[in-house]
Amino acid sequence: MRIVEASLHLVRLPLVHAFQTSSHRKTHLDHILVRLVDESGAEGWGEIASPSDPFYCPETTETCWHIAERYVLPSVVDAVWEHPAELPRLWRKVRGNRFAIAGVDAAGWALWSGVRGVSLAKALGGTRGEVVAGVSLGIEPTYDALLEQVRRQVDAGYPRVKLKIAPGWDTEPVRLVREAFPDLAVHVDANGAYGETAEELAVLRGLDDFGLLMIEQPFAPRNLVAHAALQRSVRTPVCLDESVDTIDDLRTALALGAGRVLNIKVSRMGGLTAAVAAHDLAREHGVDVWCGGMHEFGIGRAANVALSSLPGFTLPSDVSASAKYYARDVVQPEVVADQGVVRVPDGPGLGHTVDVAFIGENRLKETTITAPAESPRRGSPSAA
Ligand code: OSB
Ligand code: MG
Repeated sequence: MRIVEASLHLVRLPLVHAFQTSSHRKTHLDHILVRLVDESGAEGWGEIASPSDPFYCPETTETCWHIAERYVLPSVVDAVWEHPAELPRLWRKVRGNRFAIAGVDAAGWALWSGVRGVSLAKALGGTRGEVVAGVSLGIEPTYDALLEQVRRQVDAGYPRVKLKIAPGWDTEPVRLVREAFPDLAVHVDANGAYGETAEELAVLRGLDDFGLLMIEQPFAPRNLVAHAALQRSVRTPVCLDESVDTIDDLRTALALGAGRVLNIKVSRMGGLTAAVAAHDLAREHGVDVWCGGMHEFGIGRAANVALSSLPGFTLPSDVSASAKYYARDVVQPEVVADQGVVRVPDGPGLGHTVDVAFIGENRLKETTITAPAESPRRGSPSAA
């Protein structure tokens, strides 16, 4: 396979409900959609779902644009390859910048599976025809507003709710949700907002009383030691998100016992090949995994659904329906959930049609790189 054209499309969509985490509040999102085209004219789409600000991880929409345009796309355009697992070798010299890489990697997988006539899920090794979705709820202005959001999602049939927490918005909202929904699977995500003061550790340990599914990323990303210490002192599984960007991070986390659950994000791991490798390693070590989200548009969301169909994804994933986030999505049909269950498409590639006209209407900018007409590079890596 040889990619003859690659383009980036910066697209802005408004969120139907503003979302606040421990670090930022969002009313709309700007994601970069990646389109790869091969010699036959077939195309594959991927999504760079970076937040616009460097508060979740060091990347931003602008750094992603720069890295993808300057390094990642030039490394794949004109290269010859047989299988998408070969793609990471093309950009192997690029350090970090996993979000920028992930969208290109996923576009390669979508292209390849589409050309082969198999579903992306099958291509990745998926074994499930449906995946269970949970919803992630932001910090709300009031406890009543939070309870109303939980009620709405429970009524829609979602079997698991994740609550964003931060110092000052933790024990009380969790207690209230638990009181109102005694049997609901609830988990909390701190996005690294806690330190190791006696007070903050007491709050985190206190959460053990609420029968939570997990406590996600309480401490800063590199502070694996604190996660390991907390996991030794609570029954609730500790889950890592921001701490695991690479397989090496995962190996370190496993060696330290820094958590019993792993959130695998296609974006954070730098693509689908890396996400599958993380799944395989976690599974070997008996660590439960689920697929995290970055409020993806339909392209990234479809990739998340496909990934979630792998056998180690034993916990509900953040792959709720498009309608939870966007009034209209960039794919047709949009991603839908029925009582919290999302069907895994069995059509070729992503299994959704990309709505190019709608992308055009909401595009802020675009750039295209094309290969020279002749002389492919025969698989040799570019200068990047
Ligand atoms: O930590 O999982 C996270 C959104 C933005 C930044 C970080 C996170 C999230 C989510 C969204 O929780 C999950 C979703 O896509 O529904
Ligand atoms: Mg998280």
